[in-house]
Amino acid sequence: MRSSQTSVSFGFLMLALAFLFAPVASAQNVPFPNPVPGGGACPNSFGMSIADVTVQPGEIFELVVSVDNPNPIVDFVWGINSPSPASCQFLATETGAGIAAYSAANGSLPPGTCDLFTNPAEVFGFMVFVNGPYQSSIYGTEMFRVTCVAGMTPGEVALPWMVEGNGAGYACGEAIVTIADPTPALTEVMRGDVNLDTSCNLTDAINLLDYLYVGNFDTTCPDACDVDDSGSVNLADAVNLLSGLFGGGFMLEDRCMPDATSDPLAECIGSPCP
Ligand SMILES: [Ca+2]
Ligand SMILES: [Ca+2]
Repeated sequence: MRSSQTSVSFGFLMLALAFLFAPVASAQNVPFPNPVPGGGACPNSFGMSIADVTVQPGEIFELVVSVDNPNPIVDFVWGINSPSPASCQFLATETGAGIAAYSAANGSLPPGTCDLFTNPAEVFGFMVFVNGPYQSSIYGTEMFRVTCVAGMTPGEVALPWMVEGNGAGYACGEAIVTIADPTPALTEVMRGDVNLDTSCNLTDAINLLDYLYVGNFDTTCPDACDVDDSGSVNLADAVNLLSGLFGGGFMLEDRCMPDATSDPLAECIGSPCP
């Protein structure tokens, strides 16, 4: 029976060396090394996955690297690239719950053969399980957590990753980071609360008529004056406001609501609504 150490593959060592010397020159747009001998098509058979995430511009977030493999894992090398660190940059990498459980059960991971390296454009790691193979069914599937920071420009970033393990298994894939386009929350207004004091009453009707016909009252919230949500402020709003206040049949909402209607009125400034 081979020991776990003697089963460390030649391919693993070559790939590890390739990783070791490649990332220094990888400030941007790192070409990802194809782990398959001869550069053939890379399968996705190792059970490795990195879930896609949606984040806000500038958000610091984590990518969780999982390996769900029914077979004992003796050694592996893995890596993930960011083709555009301005869009998604790696900050730090730490072992996840699965490897932490393995370490607790088998002793610490040996430095030099079980290491993680992080730079803004690339993360890579080597693992050799000298005290016994790693089995995700025993120790858990969560291998690593990669802390990243998203860029400020909304869009999708594809982060290619790969793993080579046990000298014979390969997997490649992409983690998609979607940087959301933040849409501003709609300002809430109380239609009819012309003077923005959080209630609708006769004073608002007087202020609205003043605004329309006298000019002593001004408004920073046209939507509050647009009582009937018609998209314009005119006498009908004053009439409807009085009707709503004094039982004339107009249904005055009398509560804060977002202005979901597209209209040419200027954005409300100073609304007391939340
Ligand atoms: Ca009012
Ligand atoms: Ca109106």
